[in-house]
Amino acid sequence: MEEQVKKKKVLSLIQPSGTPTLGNYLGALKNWNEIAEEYDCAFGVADLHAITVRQDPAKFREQIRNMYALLIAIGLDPEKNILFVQSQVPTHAQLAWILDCYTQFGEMSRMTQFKDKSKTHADNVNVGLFAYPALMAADILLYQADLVPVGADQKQHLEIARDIADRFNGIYGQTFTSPEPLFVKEGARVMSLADPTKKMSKSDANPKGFISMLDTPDVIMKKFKSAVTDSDACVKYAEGKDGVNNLMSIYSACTGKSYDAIEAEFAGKGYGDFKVAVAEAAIEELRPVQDKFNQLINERAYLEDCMKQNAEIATKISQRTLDKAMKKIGFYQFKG
Ligand code: ATP
Ligand code: LTN
Repeated sequence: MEEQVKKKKVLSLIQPSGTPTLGNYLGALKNWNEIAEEYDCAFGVADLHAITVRQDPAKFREQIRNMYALLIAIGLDPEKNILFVQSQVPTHAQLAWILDCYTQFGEMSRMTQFKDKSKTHADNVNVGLFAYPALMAADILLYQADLVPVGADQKQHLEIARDIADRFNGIYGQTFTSPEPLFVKEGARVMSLADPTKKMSKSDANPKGFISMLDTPDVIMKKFKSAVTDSDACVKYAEGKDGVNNLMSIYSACTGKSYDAIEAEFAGKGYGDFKVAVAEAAIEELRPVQDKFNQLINERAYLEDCMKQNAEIATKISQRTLDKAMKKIGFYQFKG
């Protein structure tokens, strides 16, 4: 019999902490589509992670649904990949508690995201914010994922997931696959349009700083026109020109043009023309995703069907790992 080559397993989640931005799209989501072609994939909406920061209930519900619909709209097929909402799969919270007990206070205290978020949300430094990486480890280990596509900001969390897996395996024998980062071709790191020294972020309080994946063409055009640049009126990629560099990187990611080609295209032209061109490129990049999203978001029964079926599949797969871990620890098992 011919031996079937088993595809490697890939898993990644995104928080529904706002509508994803052009940065999330160019830096992460667009790559998920390519990854889905090559690997055995599970993708999810990390709503449990999102409540480490206070969410408005009505908005939160909408953001979860929108994020799920957007995953399908970017091209992921809910029949071919597992596309789940984290809170609808109970094993995640269950394994997270267990992993909390195999994670040291000291190692969690070193997480830079926790240190940063404790400052930005100083009024709500909750235990969930601290234990966040153990929940993320549970997400990954439950599916025995081999590879996890993450941005640089999540690398430390992936390392702790590996440490937890190795530690558990060291005590009880092979239980979890130790995950590796999946470095896809360098996704664009998109910066805020209002402050190009900061990354574009969906939870930014200033809406001028980010392009949401669901912004209308008019809004996108307006935001690009008011993007912060500099006073030398020269489209050139250079140190100190953070605003222009950012616009060039967006334009390049949307059109596939090199920086040299962009400089040549706009030689002798002002920032006005350049900004309009970047806005048009971003509008075209997002148009097919928005069209699909607008169609899907009205098909509520279909979306809920996808959620339910995928939650069932995800529960079934992840339950096997949870059972295995619980058995090894010594939780009571029924005989019959
Ligand atoms: P939040 O504002 O809620 O912290 P965020 O917009 O910074 O969220 P995350 O949910 O933390 O985004 O990240 C989701 C994915 O998008 C990650 O893989 C991350 O690396 C990527 N990403 C986030 N922001 C950008 C950006 N500005 N440019 C490129 N990639 C990004
Ligand atoms: N913490 C990640 C989202 C996330 C994730 C995961 C990513 C939650 N669970 C598991 C990869 C694997 C973020 O904020 N980008």
